Amino acid sequence: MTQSILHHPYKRRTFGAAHVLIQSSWCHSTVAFVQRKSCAACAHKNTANMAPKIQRLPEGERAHHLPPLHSTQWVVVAGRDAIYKEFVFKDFNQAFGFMSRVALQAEKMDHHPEWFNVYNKVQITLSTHECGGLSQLDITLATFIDQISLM
Ligand code: HBI
Repeated sequence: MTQSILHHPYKRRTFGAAHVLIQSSWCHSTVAFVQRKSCAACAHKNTANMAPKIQRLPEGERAHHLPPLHSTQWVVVAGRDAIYKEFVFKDFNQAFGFMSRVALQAEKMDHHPEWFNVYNKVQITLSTHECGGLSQLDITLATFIDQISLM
């Protein structure tokens, strides 16, 4: 039995190009697709329609992408494959505006920062939980964060 996206409880979520794949999927759960996991509802491992598993950055890619981020004060966290940076703004309003812009981008990317805010300070750690270390998603998000922090 095929299941139309129109009858799906998560139909109001959109996933860009992924949406097309989901429409022809036999799996109950679009969430399973987005989370790159098997479907909890039908226990069907939907490998054909699952996004490829995100990989840790290979050594050559790290050597290419990390130096530019070090030059903007991102540091590699001691004892963990993650990067960290502290941002200081004029006041809470500026800090929270920045966080809102990061949050919208994080949702778009389905990739979320670990962060801590007090008044005008925002401390951000980026790492990819799925692969247990730095991936291209962290590089992309860090680069975006740097750009909007200067706006
Ligand atoms: N954010 N930093 C980070 N790392 C992840 O692996 C991750 C995420 N946000 C959402 C996400 N994974 C989803 O794919 C689900 O696993 C929740």
